[in-house]
Order: sequence, then structure tokens, then C-alpha cells
Amino acid sequence: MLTVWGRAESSATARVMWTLGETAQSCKRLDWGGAFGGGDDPAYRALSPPGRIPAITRDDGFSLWESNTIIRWLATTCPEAGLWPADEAARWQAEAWMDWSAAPGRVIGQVRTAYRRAEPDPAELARTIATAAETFAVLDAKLKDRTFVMGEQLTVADLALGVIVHRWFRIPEALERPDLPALEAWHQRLCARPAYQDHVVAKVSARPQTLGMGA
Ligand SMILES: N[C@@H](CCC(=O)N[C@@H](CS)C(=O)NCC(=O)O)C(=O)O
Repeated sequence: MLTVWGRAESSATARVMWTLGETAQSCKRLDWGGAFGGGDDPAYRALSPPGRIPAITRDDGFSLWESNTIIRWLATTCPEAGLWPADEAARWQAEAWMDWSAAPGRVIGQVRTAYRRAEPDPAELARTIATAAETFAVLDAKLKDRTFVMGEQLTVADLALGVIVHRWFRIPEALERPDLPALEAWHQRLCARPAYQDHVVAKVSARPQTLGMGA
């Protein structure tokens, strides 16, 4: 039995839970990190050296940290799900998109910091949204002629990016942003997947976001 250490609303935990859902693997999830604490627990640091969530453990002592690494591992333990492309070139392209996910992850974090301030600064909001839109446009361009990032099959590339993109579509409606139609259509396709609904839509930014949330 696998145990996932991480609070459900954390984006990094959600992508691991989503992957488990897509591969129909059962697990036990422990609320960890954030208000639940535990990140500085020495036993937890042995699992996750930076003390960040998520980490996973298996009853036989196997453990892993870093959500994208966990996704890769889960994909390899369940090859029949087809999440790791069998074709060599496609597999390494998927790896590149996974590594690139750090870029949209960083810029959406900057947008969230800006709109959650008690008194959001319009200049900071405009700047961070413009940078984020430019970054998400890279993925929008990739998705123009395909169903999923690597083509017609959901892969680890989608799993690494899907939660970050959900955050983009949950920024307050009052904030102007350019249309990214291919990205939006892909997000809608993900929203139609039960595992994404359960572990991402229902858990990550589930409530409407508003300006000045930190107030
Ligand atoms: N690159 C890491 C990032 C992990 C990370 O920063 N997780 C956040 C939650 S999304 C965290 O641990 N925050 C502190 C906490 O929740 O206590 C991963 O993808 O696993």
C-alpha cells in the first residue's frame, strides 16, 4: 500500500493524487504540510530532505519525493496506462515538458502572490499576468493541433502541467488576461476526466479566487 504525505489542496500533492487516480492505484493520504505541519519533523525530512510535500512511502520501505519524479515512477509502475510514451523520442519530449513545468509553476505563483496581497498593486498584477500569459502561450501553441501535450494520449507531460494550468484559469475574473483557446480547450478536456475532477478541480483553488485574498 502506498501512502501519500501531503495536504490535498497542495498543487504538488494534487498532481500525484491525480496520477494515482488515472492509474487506478489505491493509496492512503496523510494531511501533511501547511497548517497541518510536519515539514520539519526529522523523520519526514528523511523522506523529503527539503521538508516539502508530497512524499510517498510504500509498506516495504521504498520512498520518493518531488512530485514530477513520483509521477514518472507511478507511470513506470503502471505501463498499461500508457502515461510514459513508449516511443523514445516522444518519451524524452514528454520529459522536457515536465521539466519546463517549473516555468509556468513559477509565474503562476507570482500572479497568485500579487492578487492575494491585502492591497493588490495594479502594476504588479499587470506585470505578473503579462509574464504568465507569455509563458502559458508556449503551451497554448503546442496544443493547437492535438488533444494532449504529446498527441492523442494523456501522458506524464499533461500530469505535470494540468494542475498549474488549473490555477491559471482560477485567477480572479476581474483580472484581464489574453484568451488562450487551445489551452482552455485542453483544460476543459482534463476537467472531463473523473480523476482530475476529484483531485484537482475539487481540491486545488476549489473556491472562486478573489482580489486581496490575503486580507
Ligand atoms: N518541486 C517540489 C515542490 C514541493 C513544494 O514546494 N510543495 C509545497 C506545496 S505545493 C510545500 O511543501 N509547501 C510547504 C507546505 O505545504 O508545508 C515538488 O514538486 O514536489
